[in-house]
Amino acid sequence: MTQYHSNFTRLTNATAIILAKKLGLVDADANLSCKEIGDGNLNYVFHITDTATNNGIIIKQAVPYAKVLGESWPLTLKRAAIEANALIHFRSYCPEFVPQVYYSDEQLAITVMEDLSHLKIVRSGLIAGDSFPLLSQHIGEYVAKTSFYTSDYHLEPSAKKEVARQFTNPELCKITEVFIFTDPFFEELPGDFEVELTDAAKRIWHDQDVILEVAKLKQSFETEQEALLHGDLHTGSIFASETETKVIDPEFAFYGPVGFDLGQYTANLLFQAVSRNGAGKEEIFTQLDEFWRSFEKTYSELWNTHNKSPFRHVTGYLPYLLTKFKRDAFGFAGCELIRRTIGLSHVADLNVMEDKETKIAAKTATLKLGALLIKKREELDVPAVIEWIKQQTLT
Ligand code: SR1
Ligand code: MG
Repeated sequence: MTQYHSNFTRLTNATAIILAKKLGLVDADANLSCKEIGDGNLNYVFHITDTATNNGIIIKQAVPYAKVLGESWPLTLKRAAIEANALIHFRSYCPEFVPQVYYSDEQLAITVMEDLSHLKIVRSGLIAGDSFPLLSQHIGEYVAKTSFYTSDYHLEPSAKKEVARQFTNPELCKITEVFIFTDPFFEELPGDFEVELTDAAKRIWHDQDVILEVAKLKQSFETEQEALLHGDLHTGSIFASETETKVIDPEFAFYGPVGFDLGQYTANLLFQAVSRNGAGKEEIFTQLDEFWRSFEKTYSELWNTHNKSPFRHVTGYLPYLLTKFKRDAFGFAGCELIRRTIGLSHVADLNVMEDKETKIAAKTATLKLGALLIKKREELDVPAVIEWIKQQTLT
């Protein structure tokens, strides 16, 4: 075990099993196996299985630094408590889309939760060509419910401010501010991309309209407190099957602009849309369309039935808000497309493409689409984005 400070000890497979038994979450006499399965950037994830019944639990542990960056980027252990609390909060609004938390320990930075190993991480599934027919409808509902129920339209404003206080998350927000909103937009700051993308990257760095709009989006991320966000809603944060969808990993949760969650999910579908061909591309266009329809439908229903604001019946208020969410989302999606292409944290959707020329063409397209979404976010809509992608040829 590595010792970091007096109250924190890193789990091993053996101590994870001891903990599961001590908590009474598994049969004390069971024969248990444990595997560290964390493939994310920040944490360790232990999957404990009863070898006789195949029933399992997950123990997730944060360490006091970003796993992917090493001990040079210290990171608060409080993120484990934020994640556990966010899961509990989100599950109270949509239990169908959020795993159950069985136990959490702030000192050890541990969250013990429902085993989702019968589902697949959506990013890997989409790359493998799996189909998740209900995925985007579910995620649209999830974002609508979590963003409506945690907003001033549902919570009493002072209660909302108290929740926002509990979810103050400066260190994780800083990762987003640096990795998504800053580094990728300045030539002299850290980045990681193929030499063939240099001209496309320079076009972004030298486009003052892009840079100005990113500054506005970053300011919106830093200052708007519309709702409790997941904060990292990419396809690696979602487990799914043909019928079921679960959103995991809300350690970046904070009060922010609703468009940020909408934009992250949209961008991560767009990576698939750009990298696929033919019928595969069409499937992702359908997902995009269903996501936005489902979000707007669910949000509008909640607005009409559960809104406590005295302004709820004012003509034009709901359409104004939906338009704002879409505009913000497209801008944030543009930043995500660019940062995953020339920033430090890439996505497998693009990186697994085998043919180099096709990969560079796809990455060039994500950079162009990113800039377009950032600059034209007011006027674009989903059909226009789909049409733009259809016009691109990757070879
Ligand atoms: C250092 S962490 C890099 C990225 O991984 C997380 O999932 C977030 O997306 C973050 O930006
Ligand atoms: Mg994560």
